[in-house]
Amino acid sequence: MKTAFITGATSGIGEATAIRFAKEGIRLVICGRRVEKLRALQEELSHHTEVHTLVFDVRDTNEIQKAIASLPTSFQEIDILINNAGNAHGLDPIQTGDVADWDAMLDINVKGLLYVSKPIIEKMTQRKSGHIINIGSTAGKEVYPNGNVYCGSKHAVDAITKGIRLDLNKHNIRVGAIHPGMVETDFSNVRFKGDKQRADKVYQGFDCLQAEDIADIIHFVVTRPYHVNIADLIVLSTAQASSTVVHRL
Ligand code: NDP
Ligand code: 8X3
Repeated sequence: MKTAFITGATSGIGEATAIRFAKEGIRLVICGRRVEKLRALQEELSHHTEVHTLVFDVRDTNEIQKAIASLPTSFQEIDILINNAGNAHGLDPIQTGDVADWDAMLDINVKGLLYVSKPIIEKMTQRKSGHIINIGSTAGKEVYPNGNVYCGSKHAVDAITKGIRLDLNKHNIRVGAIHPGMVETDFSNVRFKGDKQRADKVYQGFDCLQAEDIADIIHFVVTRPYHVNIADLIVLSTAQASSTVVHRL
């Protein structure tokens, strides 16, 4: 039985991936800051597989190290790492951007991914086996107006993924990224700080990607034979041609 470690499993893409993996019998370490959500998901998924929860903020490297060190023996060999935790904070032109939003995006989306990966990569290199999937974004492949720092953080995820793949090449570890376009999750609600009307508008008028669509693709990626590494995937809804071109009815 394989063990997967999923960050940001309390909602959206991470939660859908946890559900999909559990149904396929993959042992899970599910992570996030919202304890109640993690516990509820653990209870739901325990019918399918073994599930352990870890509560930490990806910005806190000490908390992460302690959490990973606390894993019970049966969860310690992590085969699959899904670096998914992340969000956009704000959508403002650079001249009026909020420094706290910039810090959040760079600290969570970029440094958080590194902090989580480090202790897990150390073990993977010892075992000469493992699979790392970073959730990037189309915002990591192109830049859209007012996306400045979020796009920068996701471009960093793209570059860091390539760097990790190069460095881990001789250690037999699979490394790749999946870059979704718009997916209907809590993402815009977080970006617009709870302004639900504004958030809902982002996904209106077209058949938007759902978290389950991305979970399905992640499951496909992790179930390829070991000699196959899907290195880079861009996933759009049919109605979306680029970050700024969406065919809405
Ligand atoms: P959600 O807001 O639904 O989920 C975000 C997840 O990240 C939550 O589980 C949240 O958990 C976790 N998270 C956020 N900040 C922290 C933190 N400081 N420490 C630990 N965990 C944290 O959004 P999505 O599912 O849409 O986003 C998942 C990933 O997909 C992100 O990296 C996002 O950038 C990317 N993405 C999203 C797209 C979209 O359109 N939705 C498109 C392309 C990429 P908790 O709050 O419990 O800590
Ligand atoms: C999320 C997709 O276009 O809102 O990464 O930046 S977008």
